[in-house]
Amino acid sequence: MRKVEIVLALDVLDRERALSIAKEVKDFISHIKINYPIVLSSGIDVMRDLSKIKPVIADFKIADIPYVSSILAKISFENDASAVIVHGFSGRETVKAVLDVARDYDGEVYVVTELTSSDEFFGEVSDRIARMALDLGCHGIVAPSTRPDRVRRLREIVGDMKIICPGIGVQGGSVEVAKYATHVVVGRAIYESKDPKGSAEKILKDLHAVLVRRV
Ligand code: BMP
Repeated sequence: MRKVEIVLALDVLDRERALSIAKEVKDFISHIKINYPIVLSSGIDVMRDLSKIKPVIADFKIADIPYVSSILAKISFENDASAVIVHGFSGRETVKAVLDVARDYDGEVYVVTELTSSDEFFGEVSDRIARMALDLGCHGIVAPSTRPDRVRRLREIVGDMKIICPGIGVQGGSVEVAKYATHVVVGRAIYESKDPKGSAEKILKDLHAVLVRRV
């Protein structure tokens, strides 16, 4: 049966806390996603340490000119990221530049289509971003679990590509996206829980229940 895996979003500020949560839930997650909060507060070395526990996705949401974007991607891979996230609205040249760097490291590139928190400027644009990601040979797209209908539509566009869906938990996203996603991103619902391991296990069970129901 198809699997849906959890990417742990570790937006905590303290290095030791990050490492301890990651170790606690490691059996229930496939990846750790880091973002600016942990790196700006505890230094980029934390990526290397976390990558010894699970593969790290560097979510710097790269959105710059191709030259600067390629530097950000290189720094991420040099610090043991297995994948980087780039904003699709930055355009084809930026995404291509990031992909070129990723190839040198055997790394992956995931492209944000539209954010969980707002669709003010998206809609048709995110369909085009998904097509571009597919055309360029990116490895996945990021799509909102807060709008499962959009994820369904984006799945039609991208075929077999990975779809990584943030928003489950505190943002109120739906586990129904398990029907279309390969991964869901969960942060606060795990790391702010009194029982991070139990919470991760429960989310995984809820996701699998959706898949079983479907069969
Ligand atoms: P939380 O589960 O605590 O809401 O965290 C969600 C994580 O997913 C954050 O790291 C955020 O940067 C990321 N994310 C998101 O919430 N929505 C998006 O559209 C794209 C994201 O990367």
